[in-house]
Amino acid sequence: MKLLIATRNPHKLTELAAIFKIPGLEFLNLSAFTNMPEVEEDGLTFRDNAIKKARAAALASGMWTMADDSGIEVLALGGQPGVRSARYAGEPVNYAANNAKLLKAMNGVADRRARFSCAVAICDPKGVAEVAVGYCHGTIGFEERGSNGFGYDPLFIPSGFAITFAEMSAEEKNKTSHRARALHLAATMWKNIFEKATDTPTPLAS
Ligand code: ITT
Repeated sequence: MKLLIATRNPHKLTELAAIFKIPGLEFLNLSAFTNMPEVEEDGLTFRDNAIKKARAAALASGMWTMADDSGIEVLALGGQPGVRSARYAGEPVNYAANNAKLLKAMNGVADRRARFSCAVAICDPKGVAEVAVGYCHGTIGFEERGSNGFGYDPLFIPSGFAITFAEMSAEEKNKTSHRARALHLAATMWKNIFEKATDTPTPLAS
């Protein structure tokens, strides 16, 4: 069975493929298609945006599709950057500018609590979607540390660790991240969807 992964972010694609491993499941990515619509990520929640991305790609491709919408929410900033995480410092997306803006916003702020959130939507070829959400709690550091991962990883220290996501190996990050948590739930969701889809009803006695 084939599953289209609807992301244009190569870092996410690598993490998704490393975590969402299901025997017999083959991934396709958006580069296999030329007719994919641009999706405006204007939802108020990660969940809404994940559904929007998965549905647009599922309807355009006619395939089962998975999409991720994710970002970082900082308590002292009222949940910002939140759903605006990718474009926090404006267009085009620039990780260094986003991190600089976040550090500036946190200048002098003692309460550094934050969480990463990830919503993973799985959508059938007709546009019916289910969503799983995962979180990873932690704090915002005082400077960027590490060069692994992407986005806000150099600033995020997950609870129970003294190092940032960007100082962890991919394997370590994938054990504890918001994306890993959402994908483990999504794997159960997928199993249930798949079992339902392949369930042959017992013929009624005539
Ligand atoms: P797609 O929409 O094509 O999947 P994107 O990068 O635009 O790719 P989002 O709209 O979901 O994805 O934005 C996610 C942003 O949140 C991303 O640009 C990072 O800044 C941040 N982010 C999400 N997950 C992250 C992670 O694991 N590590 C660091 N930053 C992350």
